[in-house]
Amino acid sequence: MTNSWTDIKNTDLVVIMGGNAAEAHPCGFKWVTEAKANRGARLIVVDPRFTRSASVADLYAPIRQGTDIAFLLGVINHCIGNDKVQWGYVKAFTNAAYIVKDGFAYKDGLFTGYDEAKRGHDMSSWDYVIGDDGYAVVDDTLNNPRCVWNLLKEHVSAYTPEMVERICGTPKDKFLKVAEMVAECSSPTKVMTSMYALGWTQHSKGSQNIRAMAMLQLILGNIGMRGGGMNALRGHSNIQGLTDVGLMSNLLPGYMTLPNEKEVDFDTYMSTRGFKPLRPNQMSYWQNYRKFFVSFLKAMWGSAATPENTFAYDWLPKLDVPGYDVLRAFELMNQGKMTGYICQGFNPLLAIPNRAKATASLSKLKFLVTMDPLDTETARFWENHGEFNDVDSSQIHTEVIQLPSTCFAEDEGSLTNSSRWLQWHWPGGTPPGEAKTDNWIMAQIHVRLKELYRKEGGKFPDPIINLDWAYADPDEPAAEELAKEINGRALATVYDTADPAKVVAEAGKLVPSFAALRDDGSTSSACWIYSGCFNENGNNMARRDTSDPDETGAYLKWAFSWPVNRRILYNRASADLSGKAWDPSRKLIEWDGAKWSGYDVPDIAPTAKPADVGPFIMNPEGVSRLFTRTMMRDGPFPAHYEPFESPVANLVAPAVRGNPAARVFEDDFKQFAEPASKEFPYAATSYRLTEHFHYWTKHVWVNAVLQPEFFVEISEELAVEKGIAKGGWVRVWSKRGSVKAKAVVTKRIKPLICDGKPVHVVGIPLHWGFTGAAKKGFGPNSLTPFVGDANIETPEYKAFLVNIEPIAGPVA
Ligand SMILES: Nc1nc2c(c(=O)[nH]1)N[C@H]1C(S)=C(S)[C@@H](COP(=O)(O)OP(=O)(O)OC[C@H]3O[C@@H](n4cnc5c(=O)[nH]c(N)nc54)[C@H](O)[C@@H]3O)O[C@H]1N2
Ligand SMILES: Nc1nc2c(c(=O)[nH]1)N[C@H]1C(S)=C(S)[C@@H](COP(=O)(O)OP(=O)(O)OC[C@H]3O[C@@H](n4cnc5c(=O)[nH]c(N)nc54)[C@H](O)[C@@H]3O)O[C@H]1N2
Ligand SMILES: [Mo]
Repeated sequence: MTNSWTDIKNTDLVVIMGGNAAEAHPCGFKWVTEAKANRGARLIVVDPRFTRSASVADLYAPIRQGTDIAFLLGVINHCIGNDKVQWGYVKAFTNAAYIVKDGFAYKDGLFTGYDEAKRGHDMSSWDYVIGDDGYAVVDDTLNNPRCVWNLLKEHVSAYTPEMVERICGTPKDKFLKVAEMVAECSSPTKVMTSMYALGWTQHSKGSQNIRAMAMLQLILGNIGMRGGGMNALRGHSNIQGLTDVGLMSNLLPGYMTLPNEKEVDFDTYMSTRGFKPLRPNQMSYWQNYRKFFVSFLKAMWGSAATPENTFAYDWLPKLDVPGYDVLRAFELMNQGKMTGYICQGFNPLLAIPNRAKATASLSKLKFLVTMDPLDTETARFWENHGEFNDVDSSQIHTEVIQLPSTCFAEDEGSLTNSSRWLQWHWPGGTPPGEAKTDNWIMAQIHVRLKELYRKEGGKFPDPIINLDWAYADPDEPAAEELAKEINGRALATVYDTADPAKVVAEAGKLVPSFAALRDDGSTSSACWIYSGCFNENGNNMARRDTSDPDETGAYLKWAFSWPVNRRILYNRASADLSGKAWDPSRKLIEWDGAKWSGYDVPDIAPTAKPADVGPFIMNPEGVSRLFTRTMMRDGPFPAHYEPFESPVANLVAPAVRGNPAARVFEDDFKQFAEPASKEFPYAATSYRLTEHFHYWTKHVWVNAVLQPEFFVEISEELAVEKGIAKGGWVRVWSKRGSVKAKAVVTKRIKPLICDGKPVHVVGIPLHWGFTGAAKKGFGPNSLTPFVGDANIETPEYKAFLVNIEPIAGPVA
């Protein structure tokens, strides 16, 4: 989230699109209720299904899954056409005025530089014109036809309300009503918040769904504002923490990136990081990259990381491919190229797409290790459970090692929520049986491997033998010790760069924040953005002070919000070029003639003059991006592409199937239904229910009773068409597999009319498998396609094609 859960109470308009917060985030949803009750905020829900969120909305608009970009570009087109733009914000704080290189174009659904064989682009033209002074060329009048604003205007012009209706199946009047309500928020004193989750991410163009809304929010001037922002509703309690501390295969902690094979040494690696400012006087915060990176290397390898060995840069793994996401891992397994797999708190047999491929892949492993408090389907993938897991155990030779672990509630540590708040928690119970903490298990693997390497040598023992492991109990590092390591330490006394007599951190002490980190090896910090979470003031994550003296929703003394306890990112953008709040009733930080101060930790140097330094300091141009330059693999603007399995052809660019840069492996292509397939005519999607949490709660009697049995949801119209009875049994199948379920025939799903033809939606909830207390069932992933988003490789779980027929039940 750019903002926080508690900040949602400050909004005028909530748009839940690409999520179902009332159901999947029921506790957080109370801040929507608060905004509605206390300030008359309105709620719009855009979803293929009339959800529990929709049931309390002021306006619900249906949409065909996988078409949100067309919808959102349609709203942008509406705002531009009706002059519903917050011009002061757009001109000062976005790259609208920046001139784009002549070579860049978008034609027939493709951006310049597309190479079909590589499923990627030569992106060299996707950038600004840079002047002789080294700064980007701008035209503040916005007259230049090559400025971002004019290119955007042209790009979105195809998405008229009629086109939106044809693509999305959203009736034109409903779409226009949404567009009008949203457009009102272009006023500096009206703010909208975007709440989204998997309805946007789980698509082959998931990242661009989010881009499209972020662009809309910039045009409305809603980023950096109280009650505004782009608010990703994260899933598992610490999934925000997972990305923050670098658990994505291509990331290092704090959103630094793992080197690739071409970055053979430290200097080559650094040459493409730490960007020079692209406009005069601008602060470009990544210029501090070297400090954060060296401090990270010091946290990894301690005294073995020295200036002489460029802080052990060579010991970092170097990527040979863009990343090892779960789709690639299972593809490699399936090809027999990955033969061991450690599965910690993960149930991929049920969670990843194309279960047949998941089973085949796991069956080819030599060994599989699971660390889990529960008996998961993945650990039992080799066991025959009739039609629920129809495998021939005698043909599977994978050795499975189950390590029982504690669950988070039995363990101490911190969890980072969607608000970027690091919240400390304490064990709520004693683990049963042989369960051990994850820390203990991982420490054992490390300590024992290290010993083996010490004794036996090996191909490349250095990174493991030298890994700093200076914990009081090497067999089970304590959570507090790890938190301090993440925060960072001064290894020698650190002095202020501007005032060398002033001590910033004494040798041996915890650093106050990442501003104290240095690039000469005198500091360590395992995750720079978390620095400040546990410093000499104590464990700031354990703070539980609920005071909010100005009722801004900031709660500055509750837990610790990264970075540096800041609650709203880009909060400098809440004030205009003179430093005055756009909306006097929503003051966040203001310029008093000498410095920035107010209700939040300023997201700008406190003495940076308002007209000099742009608010978006993580970009070297200091402004936000309506045109993303080369940041996104599938284009600097979002464009409508159909899902890989779609009931209709792409109306904007008929020749293009799916996102041209999406991640697909060759063999999986063959397993997609044809566009507008007769064999698989129905548009399926998958989702969660409040009563269950993934595959955990089916192990609990109470939840198993609340939602006992796997079902699929269909409209009354489809039920009549196919002769399916309410509560009757059906078979649902895709090109990849088949499931059986009870049919819930509902008014919540209606056929959508897309390009004049009805599209039937089939809804499939997640939560069933073959272990646990609930009735055995299938999830949706026997059916889902093995294709990932172009930028982040999230599988396309939310849009695929199926067929359905009534059958005699029940299943075994
Ligand atoms: N009770 C409960 N809560 C949970 C979870 C749980 O298992 N149970 N899981 C947690 C996790 S890990 C996560 S990631 C979050 C997920 O939170 P959400 O994303 O809110 O959950 P989903 O139910 O998967 O999907 C949300 C909605 O997206 C809609 N949708 C599908 N495709 C599209 C589309 O193309 N466009 C639009 N506009 N909408 C679409 C679906 O109809 C569905 O209503 O929930 C978390 N919260
Ligand atoms: N079709 C379809 N597929 C989906 C989705 C969808 O919407 N549609 N959603 C996707 C999403 S968003 C997600 S997040 C995934 C979820 O997929 P998974 O993460 O594989 O599913 P979970 O059941 O949450 O599995 C987590 C496991 O962690 C264990 N666990 C809990 N606490 C601890 C602990 O402290 N330590 C350890 N070691 N283990 C612990 C639990 O017992 C559980 O078995 O599914 C994805 N798959
Ligand atoms: Mo998730």
